[in-house]
Amino acid sequence: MDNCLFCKIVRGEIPSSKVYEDDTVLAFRDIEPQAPVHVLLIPKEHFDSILEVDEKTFAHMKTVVKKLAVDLGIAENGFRVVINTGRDGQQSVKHLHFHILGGRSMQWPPG
Ligand code: DGP
Repeated sequence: MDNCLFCKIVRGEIPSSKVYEDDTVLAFRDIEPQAPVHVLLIPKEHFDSILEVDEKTFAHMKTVVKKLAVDLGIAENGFRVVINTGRDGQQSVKHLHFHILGGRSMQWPPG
């Protein structure tokens, strides 16, 4: 996807603060962090949203969430995973991404 922001990050055309990478996924710090730890986990292949991603890639992302939570030191106290989807979900970047948020207690529902 030529004009997709996160595809550009995958290709290295836009710099990012990378925290994890493998053949399937990339994780990097959100540019507008909403918590002390705020990492975006994306598949390298372009999927518009959770509605399009295949089960194998999604399952791998779940495995990487656990690894990141441990490595980032937020597994013990807990964290939040957010997948904004579509217009009402206020998804601004149309490339599937998990927000992984932790490092403080977060109220629910969010403001
Ligand atoms: P969402 O609203 O769920 O589509 O979240 C998109 C997130 O992407 C938002 O929290 C800000 C983040 N973001 C937007 N542009 C960039 C960028 O160029 N670099 C990084 N690291 N994050 C970005």
